[in-house]
Amino acid sequence: MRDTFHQPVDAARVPRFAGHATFMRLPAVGSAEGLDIALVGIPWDGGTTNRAGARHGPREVRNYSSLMRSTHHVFGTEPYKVANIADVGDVAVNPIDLLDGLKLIEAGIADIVAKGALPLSVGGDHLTTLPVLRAVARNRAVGLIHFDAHSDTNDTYFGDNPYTHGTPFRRAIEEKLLDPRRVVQIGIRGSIYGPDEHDWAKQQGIRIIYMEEFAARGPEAVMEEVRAIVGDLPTYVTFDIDSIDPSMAPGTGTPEIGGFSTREAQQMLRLLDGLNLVGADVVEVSPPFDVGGMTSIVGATMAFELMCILARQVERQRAVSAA
Ligand SMILES: [Mn+2]
Repeated sequence: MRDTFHQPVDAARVPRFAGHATFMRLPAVGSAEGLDIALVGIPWDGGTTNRAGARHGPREVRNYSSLMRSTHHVFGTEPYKVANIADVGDVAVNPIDLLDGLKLIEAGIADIVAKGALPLSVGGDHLTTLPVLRAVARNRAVGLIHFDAHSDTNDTYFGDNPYTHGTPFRRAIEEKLLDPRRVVQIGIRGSIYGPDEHDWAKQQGIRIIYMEEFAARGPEAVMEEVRAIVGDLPTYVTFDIDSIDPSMAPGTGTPEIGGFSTREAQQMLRLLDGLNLVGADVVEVSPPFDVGGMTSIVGATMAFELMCILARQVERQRAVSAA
């Protein structure tokens, strides 16, 4: 079976700046059929309330993902040997119709889920995670590990509009896609609309780990608690690039100073190993606000870290079913 797994273009034969830009230089395939993990772009920022541009994220993250090599240097994992992974392209989107955009994204991810692959998507703004959750949590609520500067649990914007990138996790809880007692948000910080902005989230049972608490306790203690909160039940991981400090990832719509270092984020993502994940995403990379690609490479690297965690899960599950 391993002989048939897709492999990235060999950088010793074709230099990294040459050829088609696909995620991790993997083959571009027409569907998720036969895949364990589907890398997919969601080029849509129809939920953005201020600085738009995350619609351009997938293309630039593909470009910078050409720098990723074949092996995770901490785990020793070779993801392309233990899991069948490919780039399934971008989901269809509608940039001028929000509700149709949400429907199209859900359909694209649902197709991946129906074929038995784990979706690892690159956005797109954070509203894209709502239709992704509608697809992966269609049959039962899931837990959520949410790295972000913002809680994204506000109610409405600009009147009574319920769908923006500041509201996806409120909608997901209302739609029973998430079990709020198994939702944990890490890195929340910055000025807020009022002292009660996070009250609704806390009343639902969401655990908010503000950046100040993270700084006091450190990645290991925080992730130990995160793992205990989600347990071994199905859990989704969403990584907003604005959780990273804007000195390291300025290319995003809603930057907040005082964020994670890239190294802290990598450390936390590695501590997801062993959980029961149903998919993951990296969102809010906005190339028009980027500087020399420095944010796109952070997005590509976080996607690589998440891909390795998912590949290790595939490897474990395959070993169990072979036993
Ligand atoms: Mn967000």
